Amino acid sequence: MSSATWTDDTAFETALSNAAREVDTVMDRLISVPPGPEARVFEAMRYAVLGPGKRLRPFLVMASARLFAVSRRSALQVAAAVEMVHAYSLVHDDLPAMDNSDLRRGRPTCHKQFDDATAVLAGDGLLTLAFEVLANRDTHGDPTVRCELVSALALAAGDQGMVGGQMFDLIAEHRPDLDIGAITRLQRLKTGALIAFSCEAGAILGKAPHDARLALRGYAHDLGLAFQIADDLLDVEGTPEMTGKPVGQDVIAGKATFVSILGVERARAQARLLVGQAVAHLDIFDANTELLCQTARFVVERRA
Ligand code: GRG
Repeated sequence: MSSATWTDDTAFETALSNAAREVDTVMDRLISVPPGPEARVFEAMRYAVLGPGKRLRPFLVMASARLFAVSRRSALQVAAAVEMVHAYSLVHDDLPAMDNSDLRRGRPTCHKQFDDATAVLAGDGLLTLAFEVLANRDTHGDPTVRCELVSALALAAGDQGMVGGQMFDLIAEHRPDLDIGAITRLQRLKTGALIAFSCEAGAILGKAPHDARLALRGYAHDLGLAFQIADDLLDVEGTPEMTGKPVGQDVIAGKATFVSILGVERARAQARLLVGQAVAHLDIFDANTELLCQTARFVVERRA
């Protein structure tokens, strides 16, 4: 385990909610509703991105940026961009053509609140706006850094990352025989890639050396898998009141998951092992790793 100190849970939760508030303020500013008929898509974008949620990916951006003394303003811009991509993925994932979900973050899904076509456009709008934000001078003074952020987010969100993972997941619904290696690859693409971008973003903004980036990539890899195992556990053990979304979906669909393959107890043990491994990757840093250490623990102990 890393030598980093662990502050108490209350301090961590306060840091998480403070960062969420700050990033929401930035997103609120970035998405204002114009007059005219197009207002509806802006309202749907705001509904999707400003609704309740943990803002875990923005927090990872802020926590990794802290390692390299990156300005809060730069980190918040990237944090907002990554949350927009995350919110777009949830909106599209909930559509009738994909998961066909009515409930997300304890509220009607975007297509239920608006309509299918508006939800498709809201997702498209959020994805596009994320890149506009990264390319903006406010994000970083150095255009090379901005270009690297754009490229890294495109890789994480696109066909070699989240989109590829989502395709794999849709196909996996008909493949209950998938083994642990296949499930690990699926989740690395579907949820891990965006989590990895969030962790590496601080290093990109801070022009950090290669070994620092590698360490963050290792941390993110283990964290992403632990996050997914926790999500699979919540699908089995949680309630819609706790998670704000339907539960038991994987079992109903007969999908292969970490929990269906390993069982509840081994899956939980594996998640805790991954947290230890994630934290160990941070040993190369001299200071400021507490938030990342605590995030790893939070990810497996969370109840939502
Ligand atoms: C549609 C291209 C496209 C991709 C969708 C990420 C994803 C791919 C779908 C989400 C479906 C899902 C429930 C995945 C499990 C892991 C996950 C991303 C959970 C939701 O993230 P949280 O727990 O949610 O961070 P909040 O609401 O707190 O932001």
